[in-house]
Amino acid sequence: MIGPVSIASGQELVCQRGDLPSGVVEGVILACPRQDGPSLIDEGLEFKVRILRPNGTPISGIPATDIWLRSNESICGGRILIPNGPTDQYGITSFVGSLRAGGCEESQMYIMVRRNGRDLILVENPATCTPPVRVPVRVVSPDIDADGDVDSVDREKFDDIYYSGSYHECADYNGDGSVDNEDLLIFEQHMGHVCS
Ligand SMILES: [Ca+2]
Ligand SMILES: [Ca+2]
Repeated sequence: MIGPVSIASGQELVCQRGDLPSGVVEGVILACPRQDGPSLIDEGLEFKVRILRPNGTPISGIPATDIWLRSNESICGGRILIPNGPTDQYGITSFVGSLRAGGCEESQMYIMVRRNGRDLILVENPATCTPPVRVPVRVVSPDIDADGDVDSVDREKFDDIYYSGSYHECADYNGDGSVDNEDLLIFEQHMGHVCS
């Protein structure tokens, strides 16, 4: 399911060791291609990431622009969110902002790190390059078909769910367990938005 993962061969790593050093809060967050949905910190879903060498020592000073969230639904260039600063002396940085994303990812997001010109996926075990460090937050988006815009096609898909009378988590934008007028209003707030 995770595209960039492959098995390390010889001394050449294709993944980066890391983990989530503090307790995580599971949750769902609204994301728009324009990146104008609620922020992780607004929703109480901010989380820290720690980046380590294969031997477990921290890597400090990795620029924020070299760390990003990604999912299999790669829209808007594939960078959903970067952290709020470089890694500190403990190799730790925080994700707090709004997400630039579409679709409805059941497989959730993973974390990418650029090191020495290569894009590496963050994993728990660098010897096997698996499993990817699991991001505890799942995305729902008014860009339901994950093509980088919120347009009439998405509206049709939303309406299909809305008028079906049955629950679908991909259109439950406020995460309250039902698809109703509040979700419709949220959808309409993002109608016409494209990748920022
Ligand atoms: Ca769309
Ligand atoms: Ca709802």
